[in-house]
Amino acid sequence: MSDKDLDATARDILVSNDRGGYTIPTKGLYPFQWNWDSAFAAWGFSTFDADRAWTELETLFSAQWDSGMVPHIVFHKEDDGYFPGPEVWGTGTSPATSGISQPPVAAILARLIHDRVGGTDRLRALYPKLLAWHRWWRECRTVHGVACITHPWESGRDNCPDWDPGMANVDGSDVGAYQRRDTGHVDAAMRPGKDDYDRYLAMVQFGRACGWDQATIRDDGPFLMGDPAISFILIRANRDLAAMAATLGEDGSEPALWADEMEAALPWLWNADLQAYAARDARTGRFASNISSGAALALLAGVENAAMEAKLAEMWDRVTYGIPSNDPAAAGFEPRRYWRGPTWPVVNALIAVGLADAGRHEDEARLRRETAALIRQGGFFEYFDPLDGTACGGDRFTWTAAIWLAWAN
Ligand code: 9YW
Repeated sequence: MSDKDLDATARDILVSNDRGGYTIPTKGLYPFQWNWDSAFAAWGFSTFDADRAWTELETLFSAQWDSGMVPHIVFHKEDDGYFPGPEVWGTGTSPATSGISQPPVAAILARLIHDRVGGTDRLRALYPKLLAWHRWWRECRTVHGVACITHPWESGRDNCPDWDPGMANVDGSDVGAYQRRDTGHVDAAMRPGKDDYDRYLAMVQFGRACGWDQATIRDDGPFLMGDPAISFILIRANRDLAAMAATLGEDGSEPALWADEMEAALPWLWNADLQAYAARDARTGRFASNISSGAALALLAGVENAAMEAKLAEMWDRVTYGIPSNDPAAAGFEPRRYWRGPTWPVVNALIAVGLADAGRHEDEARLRRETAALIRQGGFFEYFDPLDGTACGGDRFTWTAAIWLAWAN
């Protein structure tokens, strides 16, 4: 397929995954609106339909909770193709949503969309909502000064080895019987295991039992881990908010301060053994023992560290395509199992935004070339084997199509 044909296919994927104001990640496997997927979808739409790009973000924020949280899934319409659905989450919200959040990339992408297509009025209306969400991260998810997650799904990097220390302390033995749907859509060998799902459900059941009281979940829940990726994303997103504030004539000193404070707290995530930032259990202090793409997102935040750069360069050289979600030299590396090794075009795109800003144009071009090669060879799949480029997971995936249009081609 020529690049022109790929452009047309990518646009067709976005349009056909559109369910009326929001885009599903892919038909079958993920039939609702997912938080960070939508932000990437908006970026993709901005290459050919500016109005639709802003609408995507507006629909996502229409499900924002009064607390400021923007949930990780919005169940706009019923669909029994996904588990756990709204009846399992039991948040009681309208529209029905999950009870946790997802990486706050919306401000970063809203700014890039505004740079590309304008739409200052739409941005102005979104700004206070973005600010409220970031404040929620600060009040409900910041411990030891860094962004923490209360469920691996909140990280967007579900079964990454980053979460193994926290998962080890979650008891999933008593969750009762349930029927997964994901393994009916894609190869089970590429998905998280049953032990993972038992624990994921135990965390959902805890949240539900406390009425989704976010302070209780943070302070007493079964899982709380410092996430380098979300910390870096939030630092960047708060600086983007401050920049937007300047454009809009608002006072951006608050998000600017939040970014500085979180950057100052980053030493808590520094794993001296690894010589890299790493996920860390906020309750036990235990570090994850692997370098992941979460560390590489330091580049998005403009956080520089020569020792870690050297480690990241070694990790990148161990694969052929893109930044792997887990280091191939680590014991638990699995090149096709979701976040335990594969490379994800969306994460590569975020890293590339940071590389471009830092003037590292050769590295940025290499990452783009490698990501584009995966899509040219394998199509618009969810993620890819970083060693041989095998396309994995769901096909006709919204965020891969969006990344192709907005960045990779
Ligand atoms: C799940 C939709 C989502 C992404 C996440 C990814 C996966 C949901 O799919 O999580 O049920 O496992 O890990 O990042 O937003 O594409």
